[in-house]
Amino acid sequence: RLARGAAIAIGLTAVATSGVYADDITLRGASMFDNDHAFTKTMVKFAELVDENYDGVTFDLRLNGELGVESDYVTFLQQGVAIDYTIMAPSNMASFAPSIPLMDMPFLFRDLDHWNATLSSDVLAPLEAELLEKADIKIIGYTGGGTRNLLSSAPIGNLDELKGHKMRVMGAPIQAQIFAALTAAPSAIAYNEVYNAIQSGVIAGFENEAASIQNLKFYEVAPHLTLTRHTITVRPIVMSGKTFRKLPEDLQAVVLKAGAEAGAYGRELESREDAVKLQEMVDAGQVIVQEFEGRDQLLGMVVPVQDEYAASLGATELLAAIRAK
Ligand code: X1X
Repeated sequence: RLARGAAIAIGLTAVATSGVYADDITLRGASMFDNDHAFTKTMVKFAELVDENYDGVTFDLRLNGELGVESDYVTFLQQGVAIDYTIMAPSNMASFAPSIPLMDMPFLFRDLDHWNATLSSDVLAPLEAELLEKADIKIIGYTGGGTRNLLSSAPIGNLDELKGHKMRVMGAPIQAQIFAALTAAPSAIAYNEVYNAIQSGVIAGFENEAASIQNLKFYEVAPHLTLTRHTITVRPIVMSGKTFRKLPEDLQAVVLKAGAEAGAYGRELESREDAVKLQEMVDAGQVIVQEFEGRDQLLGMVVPVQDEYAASLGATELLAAIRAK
């Protein structure tokens, strides 16, 4: 174990005694889910790995959306308040770093092998650099591995049924652009408003991965799941740059190693559990699954949108490098 660094206060949870910060470092994390979700398990793993290698760090992980949703977390991290680390969809960080959603745009990865090859390389480094520079958010690892499909209150089985389909997408403009290119009617809605928005008929569905559909019981209002398999999730484990810089150097190294290892653990876990969770929901009669007829057509419809987005960011070569992985 490494020796504890100098006395330091991190986040809001550091305890002041007689005007001097207590010796312990507290890092506060946030999860939108309960203990069963792969994101929570990955953050617990991260804490364990840090703890095995460094004395004196306390982890304060808040679950079940107690601290809001990812669109809140991104502001907290950028400002260096309320939370120190979390797991976050790149498309929920677009307002601070417009290029970051390139790494989780729909139809980016051909399959799990392509996704794995991309995440085991350093091809995403330019996007990480922009996120740190513009949002002061540091990526310390990558988890994810869920496959996102459509979930809707009525069946959506082909392009005719997708036409004009009112669906929620994440906040990044590229998400709406891609689903609009598929002739749906997308709108950006906060994640914690999706359930009510479907229930009240404001939207007819959204898109998500099995782990989160099951954890937050979205099937109660949207039981029809269409296998569009449009995204394999990339979910950075992120830390506020303001927090990271305050850590002693030896702890920074431990955090980076633990982030990478927890990410690998989380990717294996969520990709392995994805089909299992889907089947559990089918067996429980919670979702009715169907294939999307003519799924192969969709790629051709979105590639020009992806190309235009990358060109607007000056990231044409980067997109080509990801596609070539
Ligand atoms: O769609 C969302 O906003 C969320 O969907 C899942 O719960 C996760 O992928 C999460 O990171 C977020 O993107």
